[in-house]
Amino acid sequence: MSDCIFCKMLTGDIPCNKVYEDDQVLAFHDIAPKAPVHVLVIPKVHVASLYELDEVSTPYAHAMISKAPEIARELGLAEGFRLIANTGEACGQTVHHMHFHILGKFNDTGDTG
Ligand code: DGP
Repeated sequence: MSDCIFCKMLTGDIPCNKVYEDDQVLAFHDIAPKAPVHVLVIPKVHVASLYELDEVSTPYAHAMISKAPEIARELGLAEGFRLIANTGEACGQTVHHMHFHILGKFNDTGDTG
C-alpha cells in the first residue's frame, strides 16, 4: 500500500532497526518504546488489522504468533514477554498495517503496568 509506513519499511523506503526477518514477517524496534524492550512484528502483506484478516493474510498472522517466542528469546526475554495487537483506533491502533507489539524487561523499570 503506497501510503503505509510499514509497507515502506518492507520495501526499504523507510529504514528500520531490524531484529528478525523471514519470508512472512519483519520485526524491528519501535520508534517510541513503551518498555525497555519494545519490538514490532509485521506481516509481509498489507492488512489493516486483525479485523481485516482474510485467506491470504491469515497465514501471515499465524506466522507472526508462532515466531514471536523465538524473537522474544533472541531479545533476551526468556523470563517472559507481552504480545499486544491494538485493533482499531478506539483501542489505540495508530498504524493501519496489522502488527504485534512484543514488550519486555519491565522489571528493569519497576513498571508492571
Ligand atoms: P499502534 O499504536 O498499536 O498502531 O502502534 C504503532 C507503533 O508504531 C507505535 O508504537 C509507534 C510505532 N511507529 C510509528 N512510526 C514508526 C516508525 O517510523 N518507525 C518505527 N520503528 N516505529 C514506528
